Amino acid sequence: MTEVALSQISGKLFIGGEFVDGRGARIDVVNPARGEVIGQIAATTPDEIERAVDSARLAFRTWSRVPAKVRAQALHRLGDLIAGDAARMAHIMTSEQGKPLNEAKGEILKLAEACHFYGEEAVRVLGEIVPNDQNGYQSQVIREPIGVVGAITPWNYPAELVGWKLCASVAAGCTIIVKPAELTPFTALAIAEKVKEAGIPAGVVNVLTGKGSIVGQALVEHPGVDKIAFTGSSAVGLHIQRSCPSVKRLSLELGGNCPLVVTASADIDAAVKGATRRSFRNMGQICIAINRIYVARPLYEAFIEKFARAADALTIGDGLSNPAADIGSMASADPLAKTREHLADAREKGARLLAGGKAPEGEEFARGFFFRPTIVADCTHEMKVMGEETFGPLVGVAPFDTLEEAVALANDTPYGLASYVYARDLQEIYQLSAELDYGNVAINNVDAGIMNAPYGGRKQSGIGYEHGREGLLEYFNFKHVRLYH
Ligand code: TAP
Repeated sequence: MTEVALSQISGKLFIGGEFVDGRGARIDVVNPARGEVIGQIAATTPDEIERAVDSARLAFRTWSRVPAKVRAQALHRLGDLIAGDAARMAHIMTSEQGKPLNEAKGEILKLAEACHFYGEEAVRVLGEIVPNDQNGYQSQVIREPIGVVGAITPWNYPAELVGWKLCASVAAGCTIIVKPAELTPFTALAIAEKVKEAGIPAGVVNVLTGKGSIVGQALVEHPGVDKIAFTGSSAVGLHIQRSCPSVKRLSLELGGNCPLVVTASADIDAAVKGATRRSFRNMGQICIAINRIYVARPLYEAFIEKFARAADALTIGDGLSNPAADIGSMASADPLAKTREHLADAREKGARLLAGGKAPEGEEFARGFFFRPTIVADCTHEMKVMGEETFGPLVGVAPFDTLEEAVALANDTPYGLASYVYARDLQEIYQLSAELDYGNVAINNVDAGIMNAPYGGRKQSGIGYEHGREGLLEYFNFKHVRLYH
């Protein structure tokens, strides 16, 4: 199934509503679980970048004036088409990213949900008449689409991270050029197939493949691109912010180093279940993964024992062929190397290894980037696992004595994306939700992001929002019209 699907998009770019053969050098795309080349992408050339920008600029002239209802209908059609093809699209994603098929399918269905959400929101972008300072005047605040958006995305959620930007852009009346991660380009091209099928006009959505440092950077520097919507590491986000040659709208969804606080009043089994899911899902390659856990001392030993058992019980497998797999391969050698490095650092500095710590054994794992879910206890903030984003299946645990200490430890990071709490005491819940310095706080659950609420980070975790009405407003300029009558 995948070979057929990939042969149609391998080496293609999506420009001006057409799949065209890229003229640049070919770059292999590899199934990380098997070490097999599954296809190739074309490194977009400067000429092709110009064509994509021209086509997006031309399309913006009409798309920005199309009635919101028509844009909404297009998004609903796109959502239906994506949901209807979820199994095939999931297959493509698992082939290039490594996560289990059912998880990939869940991501595709969430992308379809995002299409419908933004379809509904598209018709609710209202202006305002605001109070004025003198008689005879009226002040209108109007929202106008920004223009051409350059979207640059990472490999860990190849559908949703492209889709959120694409849907918001289409809903707002912007046009978009997507540069997906080099590791996971085919999911983005498969989305482009659905865009074409949905009848979204030529040039409204374009997809260019190739290296971030060349193709992504060209979009950042291009005067014809009005906004950059970036998700990725804080280092590249900061580089983008610094390297914009002219003032440009930016939204940056960056790295995380997310804490979980388990207080003395917590339901320990619920906390273990939440910690297991949010630390190891997608092999920990999630910006909102739980990286470090602080447990009230009376619960500490019981928590780490149960947590280690739960981690050991997870089934690892080839995402394509093992339907029982809870977790698959990591997406490439780099995050695996970083996981090993952070683990070695923690052990050298005295952490206790409770689970994992090595690759699983067996023929199924011989060629992929597999690693066992790994827990280290008795961690301190001198260890990289507690201070940096690992982006792998490694989590550090430490005890605390007072809630003030837990808050101080949890906030002791340059990041501010998501934080988690398990507690039953209402006083503790209110105090922690007020004092945790994060864009998202999930209490007695680990699902920080829902479509209806703004999702974004503080400090080095970024600027701007996705999801919710706030996410859509990132794609508009406000215009104040002051009328005298
Ligand atoms: P990055 O290395 O930052 O890459 C992200 C994207 O930027 C890729 O498409 C990459 O292209 C491109 N890029 C690289 N250099 C560039 C440059 N000079 N100019 C323009 N674009 C450039 O991140 P990653 O390793 O793919 O993803 C992991 C990171 O993403 C983690 O830090 C994670 O926390 C973060 N993340 C954040 C969120 C949210 S919502 N905050 C969600 C998911 C992931 P290539 O692939 O070709 O290098």
